[in-house]
Amino acid sequence: SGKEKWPRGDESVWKEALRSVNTDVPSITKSIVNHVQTSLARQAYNLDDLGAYQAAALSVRDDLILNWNDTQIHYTQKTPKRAYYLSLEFLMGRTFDNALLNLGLKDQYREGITKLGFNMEDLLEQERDAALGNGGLGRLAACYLDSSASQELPVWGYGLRYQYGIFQQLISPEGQQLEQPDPWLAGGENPWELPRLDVTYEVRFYGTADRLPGGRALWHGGQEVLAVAYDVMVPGCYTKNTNNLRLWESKPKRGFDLNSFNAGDYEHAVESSNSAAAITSVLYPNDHTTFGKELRLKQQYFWTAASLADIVRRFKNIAKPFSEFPDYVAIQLNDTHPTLAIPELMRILVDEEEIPWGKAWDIVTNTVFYTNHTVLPEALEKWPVPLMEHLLPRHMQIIYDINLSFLQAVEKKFPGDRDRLARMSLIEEGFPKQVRMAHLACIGSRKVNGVAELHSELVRTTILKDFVEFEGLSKFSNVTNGITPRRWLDQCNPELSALITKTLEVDKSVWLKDLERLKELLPYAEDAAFRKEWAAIKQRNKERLAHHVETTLGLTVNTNAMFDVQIKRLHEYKRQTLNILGVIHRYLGLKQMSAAERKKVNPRVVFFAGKAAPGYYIAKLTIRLIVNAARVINADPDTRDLLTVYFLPDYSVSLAEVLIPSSDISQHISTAGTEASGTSNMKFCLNGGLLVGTVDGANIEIAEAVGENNVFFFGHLTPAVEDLRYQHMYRPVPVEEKCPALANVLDKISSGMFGDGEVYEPLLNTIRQGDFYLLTDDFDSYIGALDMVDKAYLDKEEWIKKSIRTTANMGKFSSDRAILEYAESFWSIEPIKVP
Ligand code: B1H
Repeated sequence: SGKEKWPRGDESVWKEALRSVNTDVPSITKSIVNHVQTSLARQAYNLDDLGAYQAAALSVRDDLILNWNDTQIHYTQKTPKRAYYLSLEFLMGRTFDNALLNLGLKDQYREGITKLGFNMEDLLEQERDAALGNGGLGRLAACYLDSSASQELPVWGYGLRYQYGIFQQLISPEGQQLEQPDPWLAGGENPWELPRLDVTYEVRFYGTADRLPGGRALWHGGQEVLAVAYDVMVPGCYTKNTNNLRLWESKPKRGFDLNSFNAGDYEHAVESSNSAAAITSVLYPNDHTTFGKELRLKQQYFWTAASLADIVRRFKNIAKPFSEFPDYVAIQLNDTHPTLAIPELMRILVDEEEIPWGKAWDIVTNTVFYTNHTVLPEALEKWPVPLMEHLLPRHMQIIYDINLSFLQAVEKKFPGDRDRLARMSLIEEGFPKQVRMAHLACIGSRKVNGVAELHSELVRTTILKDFVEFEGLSKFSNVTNGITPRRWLDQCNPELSALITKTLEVDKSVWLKDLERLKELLPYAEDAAFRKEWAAIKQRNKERLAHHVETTLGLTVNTNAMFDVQIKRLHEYKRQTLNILGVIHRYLGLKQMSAAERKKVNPRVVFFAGKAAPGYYIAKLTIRLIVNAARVINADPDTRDLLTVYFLPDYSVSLAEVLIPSSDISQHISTAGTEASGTSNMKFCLNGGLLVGTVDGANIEIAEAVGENNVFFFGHLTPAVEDLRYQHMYRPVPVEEKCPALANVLDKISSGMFGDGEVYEPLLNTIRQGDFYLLTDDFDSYIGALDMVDKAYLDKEEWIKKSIRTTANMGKFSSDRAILEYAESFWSIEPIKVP
């Protein structure tokens, strides 16, 4: 209230000593040098780039802590409704640069760092990526955190503090992917997190659940593991609001089993402590496939149980009745991975808070929201009932109870429709029976959404069709994904950002937080001087990438060529194979041309990057084909000025930040109906790269926004896919007949043009037989689209206009717009500015 007495001591002494964020260069350098001397215990003469980065990071950390503290206190005092984003993945990348930009202190730090004799760019390169995610789903979570803080929304993230992030990818001399662990914390202190060793919860596994009268149960015995909180500070852009990402680490409840220890059985004594620590040791790298492993289920429960305990404890602090829980708490499930939050919240409410079942179910279904990120069947989570019963006996009871009343309601609405009951049940019959997590997430949630218009429509008409018929359409909606323009324009493309700021004549924080302002660039497409600046920036970004490739791989890149980029997880549905087959087709065409004809050809450099799941054989073969085709093509003196191919190893957020601003075109070429949204498509277009793509995911909405004449679409549409697959099965046409150009490429690979053809047979056979992802159907139109690209690129000025218009029309795809849609139409939370 301000009237209270100062808690202790002499108020003036305290106030005199309190510091605020350092904003001037002398205080910044002082703070950095202080950290060199004390935190690092080093001195100027033995300070290297890594030490200087660490000291500067600690200085920024101090500022973040001040804002973070004020934010948390403000939220606690104001008790607004809060939203919690539960995600098993947060692909944060680096923090230093992003924090400096959001704080508005980059220029001051650059000056201070320069005065201390260091180079800002070199220090930025010292930081390791926080790579606690596989791909788009994890990066989306990171973008949403940035937007929540920037829009001053009271949103917290909850995730796991993996000791090892996504594996590091090496490429062997044969072109094979090799995996290495990513011990991202091994360098010692991580300046961006605050260990909260006092914030802990006990999480139980296994044991027995005894039903009690009145619907409750007592769950006891088994293994108890401790969850310890680590808080990652998430600064908003040009605001004091600094939100929190709470990551849980597992550790044994007691150091080790004392009985065994005292009996001299040391091995047994440490066994259970090892198994506790193992829970958060590593991120599962299998994007889009479920493996049904016990440790993964343990991760999911450990994380949801700790997060819910924390959320419930915070709610209890404001002393409101549980009936008001949904007025203070919204929980967003990032895919089905945290679906156990539904039975866990039921368990807390029914067993611990003694709330009647029906009331508890009302609370849960008004609190939880579910986002679906894929309709691919292999990615839909199912857990074997025996495993669930063993690991989480109480939750299995709760799931059965939910299922019983649910199926009774379905039976009431659709009497006698047994097929429908079997289709909708939470339990899939079979050996073993399995729990269908998407069904549980759907019926336990207030709203269900997909991540782009087409995808949300597919959710409604395919995987959750029965649920729409039962619950009504209004529960099922769409929030098209977005990306943060802070990292994906201002940070990764500073020159373009500066040009935009200069042109719009506003402070950059204005357009960065209101991205529709980019529309004001449209008239400048007609301005020749502006176009020249625009093109020069693209050129310098190409040179920056070329420099990166030169220094990391020792390869020289032709920066006068068109840059054509496909960077994403390796997956058959994403069709990197289509791209490399197209490249080989182009190469074969070039080889047949006369020298005169070649003179007219537009030089092209094709970049690939992406990781394959370690057990995904076909995806790994695709990498091998890309690497070996690149080796042959790049070495051919006839064509090497016109076509080169690079597979850049170990794709990461940081590598994306160099690649994306340099592209002329990027490829998003999934089989129609398979890519839920895609988000890198948005990043490329925001940076003025044009899109080659199928009519899929967010490509469709990007084309609507930027104009279809500014994108290169090809391929069959979603409604055709089912029929084509049917034809492949029952009336197959040989590739030679259906697509001779493609057959020729496959023959060249088989006959050893890129090394032993035998090696690639399993990959080529996925196309010759079955061709589930429709390469034979789309190849000709794909090549046609690339020809259109070549034609369009010949008219340089027109191309630059397309590039400008693309950027100018990308406002919709800011993650600020997306997070505000969640905040307003799902969570009912409001911005709360920290003074
Ligand atoms: C997306 C996943 C995913 N969809 C399972 N589904 C995983 C599924 O470890 N697992 O078990 C991990 C990831 N990831 C992606 O989400 C979509 O493919 C993209 O199209 C979309 O842009 C992205 C964000 O919505």
